[in-house]
Amino acid sequence: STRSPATAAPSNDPPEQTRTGMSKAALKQAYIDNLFYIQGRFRDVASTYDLYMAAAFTARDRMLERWVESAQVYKTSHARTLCYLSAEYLLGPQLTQNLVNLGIAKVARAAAEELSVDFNAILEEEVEPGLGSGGLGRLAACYLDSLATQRIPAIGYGIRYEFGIFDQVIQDGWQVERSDNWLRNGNPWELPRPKISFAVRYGGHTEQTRDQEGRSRVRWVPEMVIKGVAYDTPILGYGVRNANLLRLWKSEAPESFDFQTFNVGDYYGAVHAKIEAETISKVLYPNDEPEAGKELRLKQQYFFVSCSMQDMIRLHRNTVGPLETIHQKFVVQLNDTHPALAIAELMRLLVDEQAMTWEQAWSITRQTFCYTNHTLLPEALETWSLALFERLLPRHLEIIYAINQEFLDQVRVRFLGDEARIARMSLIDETHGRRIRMAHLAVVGSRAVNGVAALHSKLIKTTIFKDFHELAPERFHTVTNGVTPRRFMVVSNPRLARLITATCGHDRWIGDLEYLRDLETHADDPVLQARWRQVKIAAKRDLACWLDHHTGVPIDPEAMFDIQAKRLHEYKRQHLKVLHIIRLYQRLKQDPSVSMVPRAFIFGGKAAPGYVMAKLMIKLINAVGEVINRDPQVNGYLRVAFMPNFNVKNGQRLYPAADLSEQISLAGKEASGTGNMKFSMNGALTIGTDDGANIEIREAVGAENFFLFGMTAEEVQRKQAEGYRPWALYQGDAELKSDIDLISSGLFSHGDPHLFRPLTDHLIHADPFMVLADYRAYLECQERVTEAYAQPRRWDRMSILNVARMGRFSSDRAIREYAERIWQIEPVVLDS
Ligand code: GPV
Repeated sequence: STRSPATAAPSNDPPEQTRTGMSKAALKQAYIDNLFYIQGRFRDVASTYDLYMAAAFTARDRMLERWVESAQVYKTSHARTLCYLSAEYLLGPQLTQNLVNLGIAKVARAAAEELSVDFNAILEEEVEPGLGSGGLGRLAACYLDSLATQRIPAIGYGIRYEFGIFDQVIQDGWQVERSDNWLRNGNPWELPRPKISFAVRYGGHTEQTRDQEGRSRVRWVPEMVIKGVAYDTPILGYGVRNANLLRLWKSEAPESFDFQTFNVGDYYGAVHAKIEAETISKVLYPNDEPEAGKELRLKQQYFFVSCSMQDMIRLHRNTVGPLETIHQKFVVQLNDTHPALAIAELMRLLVDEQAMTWEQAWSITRQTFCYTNHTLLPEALETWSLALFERLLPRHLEIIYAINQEFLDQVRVRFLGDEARIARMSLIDETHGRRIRMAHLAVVGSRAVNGVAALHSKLIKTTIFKDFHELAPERFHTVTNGVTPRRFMVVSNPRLARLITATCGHDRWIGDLEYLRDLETHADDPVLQARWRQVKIAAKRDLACWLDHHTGVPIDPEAMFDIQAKRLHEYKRQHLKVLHIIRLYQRLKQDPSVSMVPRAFIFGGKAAPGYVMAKLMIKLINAVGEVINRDPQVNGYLRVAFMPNFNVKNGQRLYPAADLSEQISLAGKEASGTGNMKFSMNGALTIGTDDGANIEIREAVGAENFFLFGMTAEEVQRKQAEGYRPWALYQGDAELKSDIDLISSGLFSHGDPHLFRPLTDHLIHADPFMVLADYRAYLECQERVTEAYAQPRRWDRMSILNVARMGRFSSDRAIREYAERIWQIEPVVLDS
């Protein structure tokens, strides 16, 4: 076989005889070749793991060709480049995604099968990099896909966690966390870059010095130095030759540091320092809101931000040159406040290390950063105790003080003497024991701030950032989130993708989702509707089979699949869904002759390990399920299953199989939601509140094709201002009372009336997310769902129209909006 390197001409796929040919014959040859030269195996003894690795390397070789070509073109054209800074990237399995974007998904499968390789089995072998905990991390992954697809030169910067989000197993109905050792078998998609590494410093103190010209300067004398090493993953676009870079940093001990300690004889001290350094990128924090005051988390944030800013400066030096123009070459997008320290770090690098004046450095910094906010929940806004911050990052604290002083002076002049306003806007919160407000740092240091859905962007301007909006309204933007149709339609639902392509007569919709509109005229076509139903039921059969195997709950694929899958959170109101299930259960128990549309209630989602209430909700779901699933009087109509370990791979099993998508957060609390989009794109109808992107989804698909219920954000605010009394609601609604009482009766806890008391008491006496206030409206809306589902032709039409009108929710559209309105970055088209 040939092992010649890729040909010199980068613009065309090389001829068949090179190692990166795309024909079936070339792929077969490459497959055998990689099995031999990478895994050291021949076909007969290769394990499924070997076969997976060979397939991955076969894909990777073809990706590298586009990647190197993109890097060359980006470099020589001095292309303006986006740096996306995110503490999380929830990528999901890579193999199928990459084959789709290479355009060889079909032929690669055929090639493997001609070698008697069970392709589905090797896909099951793949371990996903779970380097994120929920919507925010998955959004970053969707944006990487769309940045490349929209031909925007971009680098994703983040942390190469050795352990990603924990694996969830369910034991006796409780969540149990297992560590996610995703790297144990190696990661074929990354390239280690040991030569791309930077020192990162912590602790110590600062000193005033003077440079040769006699100007006063600050020297930071750290207590600890570690290094960050780059691990690079290529990210392909779809239908284009562009491939971008995801660069994740791994922490290590610097060699020199080791020797220093070793030379004075402190061997154990040296080993300890090494372990301490390696700890920094060891594990992802599994919360989807910050855990108070975790020092390691702050170390992580500074670690990846420092490496990334140093790398950005290095790249600028290598390609363009004068540092004064760095804001013309790069835009930095902050994915929430987790990387907001980058603002202070860039200032430090420019002022302390590059000897730039403060004024010029601040002008450059202010023009470089943009910030996306992802939450309105006050408890989810990051702050750091000043004492901890000072101990870890003494120089950055000085920089933040200086930024703050300059900023507050401006505010003082604008709003003469309004000291209350100054206190509210300060980067330092003096009311909760002196804390640094990371969101304020992000806003003050950025030229653009955006929310992630229309409602959310409106609310940040009137609540958490009201004062900032009054000061500089022109800096506030909105970009509604989107999701990639490559992964969430083509990869995860190939049957539907084929049907859409056949119906539209083209597959242009994959690269431009607005083309789904071509389905609209067929929405009433009985032939399409029949096929549509077949596709759905096939996906439901697959999921039912998986669930039976993994949970032991048998589900009839003919039942309505009613799914809520997302992180467990009180504001997302999984308990509202449970109350609905209990109501149906009681209705059936009271009148066994009542006829009902059979429903399978399927939940999925992880709880933060320290979030007691969320974990209790998981237990409650499983406990209710246990009783219902065992009760022959009702289990012909109702089933409840909890899918363990909801991650990207398992999500891909859920979205295609859903009839009904549950998006029932309290209005004003879910910044956007993105699962809502994934379900709807796969033909599920949504029952949802007037919240986040639900509002825009409803507008897009048509109010008549969406089940809306509950209070609006305004009504929520009003009710809370008036004084919300859940107790009165509980007393005033006999059914509601009996549903809650059934939980506290012990029916679902083997007679133990105490188990769920924290949950039921909290609902009755506090109910901060107003479950009781929306209970009645939710039940009534569910009645309308049932009615519609009982009319298959009507339901199919609604389902088809949902898909046809979801074009706007492609992450391609979102990225185009960012590029045009916020980043001012042009696409770079590669030849051929
Ligand atoms: I802040 N989100 C998240 O997953 N983790 C976080 O730490 C924060 C926000 C989510 C929001 O809750 C979703 O509404 C939103 O769709 C998603 O971020 C992406 O914007």
